[in-house]
Amino acid sequence: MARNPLVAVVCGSRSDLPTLRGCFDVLDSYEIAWEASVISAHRQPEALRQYVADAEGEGVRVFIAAAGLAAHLPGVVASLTGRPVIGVPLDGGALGGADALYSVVQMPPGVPVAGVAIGSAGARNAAHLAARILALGDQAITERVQAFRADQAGRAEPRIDPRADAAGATARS
Ligand code: RP5
Repeated sequence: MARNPLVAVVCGSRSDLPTLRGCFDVLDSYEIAWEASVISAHRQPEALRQYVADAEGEGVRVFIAAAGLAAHLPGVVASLTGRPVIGVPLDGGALGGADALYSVVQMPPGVPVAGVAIGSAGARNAAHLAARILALGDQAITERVQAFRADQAGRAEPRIDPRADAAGATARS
C-alpha cells in the first residue's frame, strides 16, 4: 500500500481478495500508488460513504470496486463520487458471476460504471483501464502503458510446433 494513492480498490468481502491479486500486481507493474479496502455496500453503507469522501479528499483519482452476488458496490461508489469507477463482477457461487455482471453493467443513466470481465481477468483489466485513465494526465504512466502494449504485441508466436513443450515452442521450419 502506498501514501497518496491514485487508485482505490474496494471490495465487498475479504473472500474477494484472492481474485483481486492480479489487479494489485498490474497496478504495481505500472508503478501506480494504490490502496485497498474491504467495505460492503450492503453491510457497511455508512463506512463506505465516509471512505469514498475521504479517499477523494486525499487525491484518489480512480476507484475500482469489486463484488459478487448482488454486486451493488461499484454502483454505490459511483453514486458517491464524480471520479471514474471501474466495476469488477465476481463469481459469488450459484450464478457464476452473471448476477454480479448484470448488477455492474446495468447502471441507470447518469451514474456510470465501467464494467470489466467477471473474476480475475476483469480484476487485471480494471487495473489496465485505471492506468490508461491516469495516463491521460501523466507522461510516465503513458510511457509504461505504451511499453506494456509493445511487449504484449511482441509476443505473437506465428507458425509454432503445437506439440512442442509450451515453454520451448519452436518456429516451424
Ligand atoms: C459480496 O458478497 C462480496 O463482494 C462477496 O463477493 C459476496 C460474499 O461475501 P461473503 O459472504 O464471503 O463475505 O458482497
